[in-house]
Amino acid sequence: MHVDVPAKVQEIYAEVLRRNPGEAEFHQAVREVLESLAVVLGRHSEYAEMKTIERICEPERQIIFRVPWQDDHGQVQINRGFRVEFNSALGPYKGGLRFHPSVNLGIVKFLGFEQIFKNALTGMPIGGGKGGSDFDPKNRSDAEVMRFCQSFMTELYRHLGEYTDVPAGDIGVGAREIGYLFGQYKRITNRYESGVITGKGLGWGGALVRREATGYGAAFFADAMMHARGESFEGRRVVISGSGNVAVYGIEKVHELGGVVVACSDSSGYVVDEKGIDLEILKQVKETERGRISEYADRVASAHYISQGSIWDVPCEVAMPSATQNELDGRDARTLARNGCQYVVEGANMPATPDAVSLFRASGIGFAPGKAANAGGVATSALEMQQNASRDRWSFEQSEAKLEEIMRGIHARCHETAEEYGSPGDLVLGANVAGFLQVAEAVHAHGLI
Ligand code: NDP
Ligand code: 2IT
Repeated sequence: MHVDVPAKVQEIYAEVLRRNPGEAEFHQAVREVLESLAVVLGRHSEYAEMKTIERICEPERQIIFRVPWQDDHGQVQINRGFRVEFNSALGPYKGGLRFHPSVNLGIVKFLGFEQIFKNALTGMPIGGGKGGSDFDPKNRSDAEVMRFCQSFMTELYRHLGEYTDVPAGDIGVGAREIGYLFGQYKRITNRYESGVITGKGLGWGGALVRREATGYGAAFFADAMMHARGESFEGRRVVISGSGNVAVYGIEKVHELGGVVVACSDSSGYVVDEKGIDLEILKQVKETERGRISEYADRVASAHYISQGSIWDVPCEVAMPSATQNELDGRDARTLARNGCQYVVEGANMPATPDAVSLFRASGIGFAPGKAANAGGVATSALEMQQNASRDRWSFEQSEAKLEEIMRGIHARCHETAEEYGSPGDLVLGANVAGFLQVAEAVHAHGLI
């Protein structure tokens, strides 16, 4: 079959737009992958014939449900719950849950779509899915968060299972929420099914290094990129946005690798600390007290807090956006380039806008897309599942060594695929093509389903 590749890619994208109106983030994520796949269709006409890309763009199942709960004042609250089971070609659906007021179907679909390729890149047997709710855990008591999680799981449990769909955390879902969700699943099903959720507490089936995994993994990935250019983190100025799970452990590992993180943020503003972020104080403010990043500057003499403008105005050699989607735009990208930034590594999912990514790729700045650079979290979730299945428990050192090996392996695979497909150094193309090929082969092998 002869395939007019550019026309085919345009046609697939037009159909995704038509079938999924108003889902801007999903469109953005699909477009970015499709742009890389023209080179694949050129070599694999069977994927055009069998509509493999079109099938991967359509979730296998989408669940939307009402989540009613009562707040501490006895008021009834109603939120919306989502789980998009996107693709199970490589294993049970796997991906986090996000609790944030901005959550809608388009955001869950963008995250689920990215997750398919990310999970493929880990080399672990996990399919792609994502879920969440427009519930805002901020300023809610533990009791309110518990009641919400119990109501959420009372509907979701019927769709989960260690061989079916295995959620974990994401924005707004950490150890506390995973505990309440797991507790309710166990209660309803009368099964202690450890492998049904990851990110569990260490005393009840959780795995060492899962908490640290995404941030550590992104730092290992950045280190691998630098090594490929004969460089290292040693003495480099680094800016990491966010101050949640990914950012905190990204900072920890960058400091261990010899870099100095001089700024981090939350959704209200950012702090600059020329001495390097003091991690003990940051953890005290953000993890123990669930406080705001401004409180860091209240406690550290060398730090100051800025509530306006962009964290990307702070000059750095390495930028690691680790908060949320589209947090780094074209203007920010120009500022970073002007200030001599050499590497941009996405700790978050899709934090750089398309024009920012174009600028990085065109200007020779080393750019790592999230689906490769932040895969350490989900890879370590798969290690947690592996430990649960074998009722085993690995040491911190063993788990971290495995994580590092996986991240360096993903970098090598993206790097080699980019070369093989005629775009040396382009890790966006490398990640999309390597991830897609692995999924497509399995989809194809399973027949028309
Ligand atoms: P957390 O909830 O722990 O932290 C999120 C951080 O990002 C907070 O500092 C938060 O600030 C900030 N943030 C969230 N939403 C916004 C927004 N709309 N505008 C500005 N800042 C915002 O989440 P994680 O650290 O787990 O997740 C961060 C990113 O990493 C997300 O993109 C997530 O999808 C991705 N990721 C997470 C993985 C994981 O294992 N946790 C794995 C792979 C990717 P504030 O407190 O003010 O809201
Ligand atoms: O975006 C992600 O990869 C995650 N939030 C982690 C998913 C997981 O299942 O560990």
